[in-house]
Amino acid sequence: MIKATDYIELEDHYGAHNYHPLDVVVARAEGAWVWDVDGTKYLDFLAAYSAVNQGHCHPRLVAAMVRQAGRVGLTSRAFRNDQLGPFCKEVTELTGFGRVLPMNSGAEAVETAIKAARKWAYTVKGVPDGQAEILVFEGNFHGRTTTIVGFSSEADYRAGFGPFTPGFRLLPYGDADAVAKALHPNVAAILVEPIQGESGIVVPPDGFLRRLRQLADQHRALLVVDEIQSGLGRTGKLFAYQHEGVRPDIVIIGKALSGGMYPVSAILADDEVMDVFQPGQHGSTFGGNPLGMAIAREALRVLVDEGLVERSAELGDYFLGKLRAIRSPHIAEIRGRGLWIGIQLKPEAGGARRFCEALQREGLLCKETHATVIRIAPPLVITRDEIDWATERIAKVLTTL
Ligand code: IF1
Repeated sequence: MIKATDYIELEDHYGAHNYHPLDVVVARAEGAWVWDVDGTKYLDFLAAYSAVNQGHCHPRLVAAMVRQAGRVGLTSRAFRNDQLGPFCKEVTELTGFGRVLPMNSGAEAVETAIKAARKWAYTVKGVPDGQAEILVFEGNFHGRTTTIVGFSSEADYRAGFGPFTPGFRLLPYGDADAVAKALHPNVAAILVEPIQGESGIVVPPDGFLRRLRQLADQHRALLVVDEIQSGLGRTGKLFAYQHEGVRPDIVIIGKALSGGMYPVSAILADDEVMDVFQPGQHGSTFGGNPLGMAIAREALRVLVDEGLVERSAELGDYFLGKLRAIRSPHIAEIRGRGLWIGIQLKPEAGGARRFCEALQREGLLCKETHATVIRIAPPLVITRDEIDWATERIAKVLTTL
């Protein structure tokens, strides 16, 4: 019987070393819990970076996947299939946008949004060809393609991968005045995470998105929001941008769109933007495939049927209150929205990794981000009791380490 260390050895010996994961070898998962190969169970406080909002192996998602897998998995978009049309109707009605373009990974959907914004600038706004600029923000995370890392402010994500795609301008996150100064007639779009995930669950000043909406309107630029991690209930609203009552021109979704069971991403927009794509001008082999669409349809139904958005709001407030009651010399700030919380540690706390390793020993799986933030993002199916159970252990680690 091979042990956890054997699995780790296999991965390290034969796999690329592009991650530094916690040494937990997961073998099974259900709801908010995962079990490692030794049968030890953990409460999952990462939810695969907010892809598993509906909970691991949700029976309705497994059933939808198995059912569709036995019918047809992939046709390519050379033909039509009986899942795509219903998905398009259901997701546009749920989100209030006119059209959807399905892709696979989040980065692919971000690239799709970039292409749509640029083509809209040239063909609708009248920006001279090849001169469109997109405003982005320090601390952004939008994926790992060379175009996207080209406008990352994180050296680790960029080093050694150049040359990069031109046409992006980095601005301080949360600073609407900087955006006002940077806008000019060739700006196609502002690309923003309503709350920055990788940066450490950074909530911008209240009114930031409303200002961006105003500035985008004044300068006829598109407001493009990346809701791949913040969306689909994570922050206590269907989308994080709804906390500010704005309506973007393009919304990018992924991760929980399939409940983490299959790569499904998409962009949502109205006709004026979406019509820049004419037949044959964009696509992908798996984009809109019947298996992914069947799973995504069920994932959205589960989100609504189980009231996961409302649950995230209610339990998120509850959880934030309990965490803020912890008295620990290590805590600099606790911030978040809904069931998306970041515990920012003081520099002298010695980094978040060791706290995550201590939490693992207590049966909690959290992941640090940017060395000083303990990221908390459980599946939205987590119960109040499980939150109480977790808070005890988080308090213990933060007060004894
Ligand atoms: C990794 C974190 C990293 C995202 C937002 C687009 C994408 C992501 C807001 C791209 C993906 C994942 C990628 C994964 C770890 C995780 C992540 F931000 F969630 F913490 F890396 F920074 N927009 N985020 O969060 O979606 O192409 O991955 O499907 O790369 O290690 P993707």
